[in-house]
Amino acid sequence: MSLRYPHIFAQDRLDRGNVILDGNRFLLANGHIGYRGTVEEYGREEMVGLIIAGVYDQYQDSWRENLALPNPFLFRAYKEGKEISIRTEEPLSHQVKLDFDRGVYTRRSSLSKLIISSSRIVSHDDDSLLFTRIEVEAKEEGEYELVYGIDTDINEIHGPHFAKQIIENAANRLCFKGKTNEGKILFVSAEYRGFAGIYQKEDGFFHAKLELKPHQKLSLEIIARVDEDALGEIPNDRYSVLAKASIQAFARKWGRCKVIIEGDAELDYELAYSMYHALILGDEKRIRSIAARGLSGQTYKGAIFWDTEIFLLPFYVLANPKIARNLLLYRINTLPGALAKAKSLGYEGAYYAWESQDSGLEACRADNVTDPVTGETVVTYFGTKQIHISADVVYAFDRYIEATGDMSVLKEGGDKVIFEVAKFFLSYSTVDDQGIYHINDVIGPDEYHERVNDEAFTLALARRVMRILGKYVDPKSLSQEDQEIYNRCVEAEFASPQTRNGVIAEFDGYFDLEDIDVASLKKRVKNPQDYWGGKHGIATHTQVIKQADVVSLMALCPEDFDRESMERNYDYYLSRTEHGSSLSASMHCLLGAKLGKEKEAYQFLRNSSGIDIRGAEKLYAGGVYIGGTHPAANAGAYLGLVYGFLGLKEIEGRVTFDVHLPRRIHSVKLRYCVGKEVYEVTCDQRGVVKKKEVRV
Ligand code: IFM
Repeated sequence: MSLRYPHIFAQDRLDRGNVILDGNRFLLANGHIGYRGTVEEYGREEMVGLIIAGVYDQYQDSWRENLALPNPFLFRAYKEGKEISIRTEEPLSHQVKLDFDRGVYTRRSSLSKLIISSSRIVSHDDDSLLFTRIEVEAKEEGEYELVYGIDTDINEIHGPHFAKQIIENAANRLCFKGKTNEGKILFVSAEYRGFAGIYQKEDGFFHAKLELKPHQKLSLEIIARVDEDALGEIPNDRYSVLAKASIQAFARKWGRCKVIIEGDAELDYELAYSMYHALILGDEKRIRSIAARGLSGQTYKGAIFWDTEIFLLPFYVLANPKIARNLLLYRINTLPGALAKAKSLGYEGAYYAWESQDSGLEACRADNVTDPVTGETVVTYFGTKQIHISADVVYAFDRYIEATGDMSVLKEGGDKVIFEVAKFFLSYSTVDDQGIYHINDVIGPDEYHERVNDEAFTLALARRVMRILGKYVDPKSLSQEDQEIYNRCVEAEFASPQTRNGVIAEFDGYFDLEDIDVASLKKRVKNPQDYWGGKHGIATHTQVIKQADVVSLMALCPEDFDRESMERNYDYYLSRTEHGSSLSASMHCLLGAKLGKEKEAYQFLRNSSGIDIRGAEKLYAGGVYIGGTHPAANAGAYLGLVYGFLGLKEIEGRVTFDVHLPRRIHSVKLRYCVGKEVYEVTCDQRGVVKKKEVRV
């Protein structure tokens, strides 16, 4: 693997051991559909994937998950009945590239009898389109058979999701029509231009038999589209025309948020790659949110977690506020699901799903984790006890409104979300004899310690929810009964977590647990896929935590803490944090940068920005596949640089900077949006040296 400048991620040899990982690394997406970075001849085994956002299905009793669609880009070449492919032979040379400035995937493989090259785009201009241009060059004279079409033998984790499927052909077109188990209709249609292949009903593919001479080249253009409910038109335009439109549209997206780092080429490159993986997930047109593994597959059921509100939303507030707004509207639309969840558990108000899908009902199940050896269920309580999710949603509304000044989200239903969440926290709390509100039996961001009492992060966020309620919701707009609830909410006094020498206990009794550092605890691991938390996990009875918890709280709400407190807590939790979640590093970067811990913060920034390039994250958690891209960490790297080292702050629609750049960085040029305007600011070691408005 090599890093190329400017902004091309390239691989110069075939790495058979990392096919699944490379599918993530070379991913193309446009917020609506994603296509994994796999070569044309690959299939189900190699996890080829065309993923659509926001459509879910449940097969029998298995996990309800997002949909993977049939692959319109299957292409295989044969000579004398033998496949000529990287599947069947060692290529003489093999190169794959992702140009992430332009959103273009290319591959070139020199095989024994053929060279196969291709270029592929998931359109940023028309988000239902994806297209490719495949070229073959013969090395030997003779008859070649080229087979291409829509591959319906797809990889699904909890499928099959298409109860009924039909492939139809007309001249050089194919159309897949599928009806999911839940009754949704999806289409994948494609036009194949280049070879006059004959459609064979038995296998559903076009077959072209061609006499080729050495060096003779042939090309095939495939223009495909994905539709829900009704079939759309495939454009007549050629690949080059569609490619140009997509590249221009993608350039406009980049034009609003580009970051150029001088003096640190590696960080400049990694951050651009990270931002690419966040930028390809936003949908400007639809009210949808972003799944924890984006459009890279079906991991985590394609569900939306707090990752969106806490990590991706602040990124989009600056990169494209319209998308940030859509993320909030999604939570408004899914409020009924949150109300239903609270009710089903015996609470009032809105308890958002820990894993949220289209309706907002809880998709997280108690059998979320399995023992890697026995395959037995390790029961977790994420779905019923990780209540901070509701507060995270409210925190995001506040953050968006502070940054953009756009109060209209409140009228659209944001005020109701805030009120219902506040009501939920009130009903979840227990009031002691002194009238203090305690929040018991919860899980904080550190998921290893389940069902704990007075968890610091949750308490502080609950307190903040009540403040936000007082800030935005006019009690006069409420009914008499709700006004009483409102008053109890804004007056509620929440417990303060225990402290020791200025260190905040993550939860009640935390300091009584075995005090051991992460490296020593690691020695107790029996199986690398073991789950460290839950009832029998190795971290459960220790102070080792999965990810930033108190540190996240301080990174997200710095105005609530003094510097000394932040320093003590940062130092204490550092050696006790496993960073078992990809979300952990950026929170440490944010707080570390604020505290002037330049070296550590920089390293955390690199841990976050390099996450998908390195591909070293866990692929399994307690026996469950959790691979894919890491959008929250990708956005988190941006947050680390922009909110951490550049000290960006948003107050009432105004942006200020307090720059403290690591010495190795000479300057940072940053584009960001404030409403419809786009600004470009240049910062160096002295601070902000230039600011101008730009046209995109
Ligand atoms: O939301 C996270 C959680 O904090 C840790 N486990 C994975 C989830 C999805 O990224």
